[in-house]
Amino acid sequence: MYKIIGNRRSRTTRVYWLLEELGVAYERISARPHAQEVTRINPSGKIPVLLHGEAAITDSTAIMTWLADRHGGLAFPCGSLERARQDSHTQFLLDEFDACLWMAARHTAYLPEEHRVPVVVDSLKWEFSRSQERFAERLGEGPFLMGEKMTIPDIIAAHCGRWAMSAGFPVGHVLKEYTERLTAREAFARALRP
Ligand SMILES: N[C@@H](CCC(=O)N[C@@H](CS)C(=O)NCC(=O)O)C(=O)O
Repeated sequence: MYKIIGNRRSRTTRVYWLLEELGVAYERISARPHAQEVTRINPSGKIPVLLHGEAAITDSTAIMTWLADRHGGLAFPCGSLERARQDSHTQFLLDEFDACLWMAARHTAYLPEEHRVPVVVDSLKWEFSRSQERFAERLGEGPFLMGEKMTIPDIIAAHCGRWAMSAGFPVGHVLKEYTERLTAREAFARALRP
């Protein structure tokens, strides 16, 4: 059985959500970043980490991609044009949504105080707003980024939408409606369960 190290107040939720959507059994090992059970496997101390037998995989997108390919859900087949478009959405979201939110978190809470530049947050909020115009174009008529099929970038986008709301970032009506719709799914509710 897969073991997922991390906690619900982190990108680990993305992996829980994907596994819940796939209906695949897993075990949760609750741990905060830099806890001993994390650093002995991932020296950077970052969560989530997936354990499968002796193998460990780090980084939520790599974990989700491997699981989706392995279990045949939430991803288009490798080598297809649809897969290239799906991966393009994923890269866009990591570059423009996740990176902005994470940079803001670093400069307000994570970095040692003497290295924080909190004034950068205003610029990140502006960038995040502007990126939502590109997001709306990518989403088009929806209901998912890839049309009728929910895929990995939908999990990343909706997770970032929630993160943005809780971090006080501007969230326009397209991202708001999308995030609320995606996070109303039963699989997401199961992912948030303790
Ligand atoms: N690219 C990684 C980022 C992982 C990451 O930064 N996780 C945060 C929690 S959401 C963390 O462990 N931060 C601790 C640190 O950066 O020192 C992923 O998607 O999993």
